[in-house]
This record gives sequence, structure tokens and C-alpha cells, in this order.
Amino acid sequence: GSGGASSLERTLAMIKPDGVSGNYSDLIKRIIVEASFNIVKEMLTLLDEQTASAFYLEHSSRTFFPHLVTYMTSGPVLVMVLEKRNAVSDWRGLIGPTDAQKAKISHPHSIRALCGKDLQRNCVHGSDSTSSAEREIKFFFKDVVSGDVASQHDEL
Ligand code: RTP
Ligand code: MG
Repeated sequence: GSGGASSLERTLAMIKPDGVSGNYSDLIKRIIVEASFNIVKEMLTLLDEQTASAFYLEHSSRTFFPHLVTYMTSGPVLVMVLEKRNAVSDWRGLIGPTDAQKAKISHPHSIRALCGKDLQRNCVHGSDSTSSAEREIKFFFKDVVSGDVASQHDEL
């Protein structure tokens, strides 16, 4: 965007089961705040098979899909709505490439390099487009799609 409050954007971030169980949540939230994101909403939840499958529906025909669902349901996840200018692309940049092993080489300061293990256990999720972000925020927070930001802060 060209700047100004109108370019504020929201994205859906998630600390995956390996991140939560590895006690990376506080570190990741510090990185998020340091990078000037506002954590608009957060929720610690355990995904069931149906919810994890629906969230990653775009991958349902992939060979890794059953493994992905098993991974994503293996423990609690921390789901967050993040807000800043260019939130979608900035959060994707901060988390780094999908494969945490590759991230450790190509993007050593990325969150996946710091906290992830491999191609599957990569610690965090980020919406890949503004339309994905809108869908994913609705998926978890039906009441926080758009509108008055200040009133939503009260729900933290
Ligand atoms: P995410 O959606 O979780 O932010 O990850 P991403 O965009 O970087 O990668 P995507 O292609 O959307 O894949 C979703 C998640 O599936 C797992 N995965 N496993 N070949 C494999 O075993 C494989 N490929 C992907 C990862 O957990 C990945 O983040
Ligand atoms: Mg993805």
C-alpha cells in the first residue's frame, strides 16, 4: 500500500503443536511484537481431525495430507490474528520457507529456522494471501473479520 491507516492488514498466524510443546510460544510472541505486529486476538486450542482437515482443505489430495492432519492434531496450537501494514507478506517473510531444514541455511533468522525441525514440523503457520487470511480468520474467529479494531482488543 501507499501508507496510512487504510493499509492496515490482518493475517492468521498459528504456533503449531511442536512449537507449543517445545515452549516456543513466548519467544515467538516476542518476535511478533518486536516486528511491530499487533496481536489482535489469540486462542489456545486443540484441533480435532475434522477441524485440521478443513483448515488445510487445499492440501487434501496431497500424499502428505494424512501426516499433516496427524501432526496438527498431536497437541494444542496457539492461533493468533496479527495486524500491521502488509501483515500477510510480512508474517510469511518472518516465518521463512516451509522446510525448516532449508530455512536454517537460507533464512537462519526466520522463525522456522529457529523453532522448526523439518519440512513437516515447521513450528508455525501463516496465511499465504489476503484472501486466505480472510478465510482463515473467519475459520477460527467468526467475529473478527473486519471492523472496529479497538473494540476487538477488549476481547484479549
Ligand atoms: P502453512 O500453510 O502451514 O503456513 O505452511 P506453508 O504455506 O509454508 O506450506 P504448505 O505448502 O501450505 O503446507 C502446509 C503444511 O503441510 C506440511 N507439509 N508437509 N511433503 C511434506 O511432507 C509436507 N509438505 C508440507 C507442513 O507442515 C506445511 O507447513
Ligand atoms: Mg500454506
